[in-house]
Amino acid sequence: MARGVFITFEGGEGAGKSTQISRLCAEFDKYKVKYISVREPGGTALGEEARRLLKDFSLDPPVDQAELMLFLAARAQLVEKIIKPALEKGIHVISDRFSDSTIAYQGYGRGIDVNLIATMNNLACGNLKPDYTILLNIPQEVSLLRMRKREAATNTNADRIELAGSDFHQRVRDGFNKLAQAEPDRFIVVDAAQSVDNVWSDVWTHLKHLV
Ligand code: T5A
Repeated sequence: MARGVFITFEGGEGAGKSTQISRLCAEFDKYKVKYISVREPGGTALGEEARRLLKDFSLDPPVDQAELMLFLAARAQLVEKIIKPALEKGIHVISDRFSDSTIAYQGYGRGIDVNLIATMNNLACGNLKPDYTILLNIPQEVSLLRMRKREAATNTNADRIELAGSDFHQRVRDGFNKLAQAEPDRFIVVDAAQSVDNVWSDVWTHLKHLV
């Protein structure tokens, strides 16, 4: 049996990952493609608890190293319990963020050594790498506008990482671009400032061979 294909979506805050993943799931449903969709951090009981700890404003904020290890603990659990078993059964896996987010946010954003994070990522993932990574590239000002609009529409507030400041988010964005340049065969960079339909058209062009 052929192994499933592992697809990750990456990008800054409000880049449109969830929106595009919903479209991809709908298209896979239409063609009866077997897949699962997961998000990071999350997807397991341990991962959802790590997500809650990472986002909870009422707690003393984690120091950068603790933040890193919470993301990695959530990933290790998700990879071993959910992602690898699905891929081995020939089921495609779509993940909303994965190891590149840790390099971009905790490495380039927080300033933890990116080589050290790459080694820790390998430990957490058992060396699993995505087959395709869709990087939704969005200027910071568009990202901010979308986040504010969504907060107003859903009556929610920005979380701890979203509020980390514009220099932090610029470093994250630059970090994602460096990762994409280093691995052009894996990364598909899409201009995410376009309309939802146009972004989807670009995403689908690169993934339609999977159906
Ligand atoms: N993180 C995560 C780390 O620091 N290290 C790690 O290792 C990992 C895995 C996760 C946080 O954790 C950090 C990154 C994050 O800060 P989260 O709540 O999962 O937190 O946040 P995000 O992954 O950033 O997800 P978001 O929901 O904020 O953004 P999306 O999924 O990229 O965007 P989406 O689709 O929800 O769209 C946002 C808004 O924009 C609109 C949508 O309708 C929505 O209102 N929109 C568009 N509007 C106009 N044009 C388009 N093309 C649009 N596409 C979407």
